[in-house]
Amino acid sequence: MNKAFLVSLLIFLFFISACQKAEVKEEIKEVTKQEKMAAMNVITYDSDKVEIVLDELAFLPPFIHIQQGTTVTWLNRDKVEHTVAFHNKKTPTQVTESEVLKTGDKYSYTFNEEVVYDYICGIHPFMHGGIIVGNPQELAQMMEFAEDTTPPKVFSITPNKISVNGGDKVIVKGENFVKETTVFFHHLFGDVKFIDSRTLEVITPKHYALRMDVIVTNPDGDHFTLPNSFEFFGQEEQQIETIEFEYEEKRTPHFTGSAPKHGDSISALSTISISFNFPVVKGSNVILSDLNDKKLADGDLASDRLGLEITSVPKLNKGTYKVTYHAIWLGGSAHDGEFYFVVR
Ligand SMILES: [Cu+2]
Repeated sequence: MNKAFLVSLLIFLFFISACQKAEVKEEIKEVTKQEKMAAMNVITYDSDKVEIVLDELAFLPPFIHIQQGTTVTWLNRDKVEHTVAFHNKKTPTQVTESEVLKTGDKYSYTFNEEVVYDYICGIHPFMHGGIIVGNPQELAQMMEFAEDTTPPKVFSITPNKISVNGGDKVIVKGENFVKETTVFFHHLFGDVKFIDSRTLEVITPKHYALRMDVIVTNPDGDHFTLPNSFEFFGQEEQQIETIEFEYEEKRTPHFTGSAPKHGDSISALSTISISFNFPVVKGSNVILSDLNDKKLADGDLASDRLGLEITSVPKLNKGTYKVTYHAIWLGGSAHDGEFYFVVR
């Protein structure tokens, strides 16, 4: 966490203490609250209707604070299609996603629960925002997402022509990069290694032959687009796309299944696997434990990154067992989940 975050945190703590003194110092409380929101890059609305514009691959404004019962409408003014996919921080596995919004389309949702929501575009998961409804306890978590950074700039990508097979290392030179900066090739993220604020080392994804935009994004959503700057070439050339982003790419990262499944009753097992519809990143993990939360085994990424696995499960006695996982997706969103199975 950097200095800006700590400053935000201090302002937040001051706000909490100011709240407790309530009524008497009403004016002071308001000023402090605005300062806090400003430090967090969050805009507060008192109206019961709020509009967010989608343009140039960003939500504007990305981070808002609204009252309970407010209806938020997202309007797509961009040239490309987007979705709005959100979940609240209390139930991160329940994702609500709009239909694909073409240019001019709108999507509305009324927020009644006092909680913090994260949201992304399901087509461009590096686009993200957040909504604070009321004054929920989870407010502090919001700050991590709303932290303001200086927009990144990119001067060069070397080399800028690589094989469709992926796995090549390219060097991105620019400025204002941070540890969580992402690099997005048409519709796939590269595997970024942060070297310094001016240098990123990126391992390219596997991608069919195409000349494309590359988009470099900081965690607060500030991004830089290098139009038509990068090319994947090679044998597996496919038909040229007629639309910029294919519908199939509209995916909110989520759990798609596991072996064993939740509630399964089995006699023995040697591996446990969990699958997702979207690649997970390092830092994700999976733990097998008994009902007393005693850890029995753990594991991490499957080789195709589309899941997590425990490859050596110890011999299990009869009983019920719990599998807990923490999945972090390439867009930076993370979900925790668990399920149980029985050994009979
Ligand atoms: Cu989008």
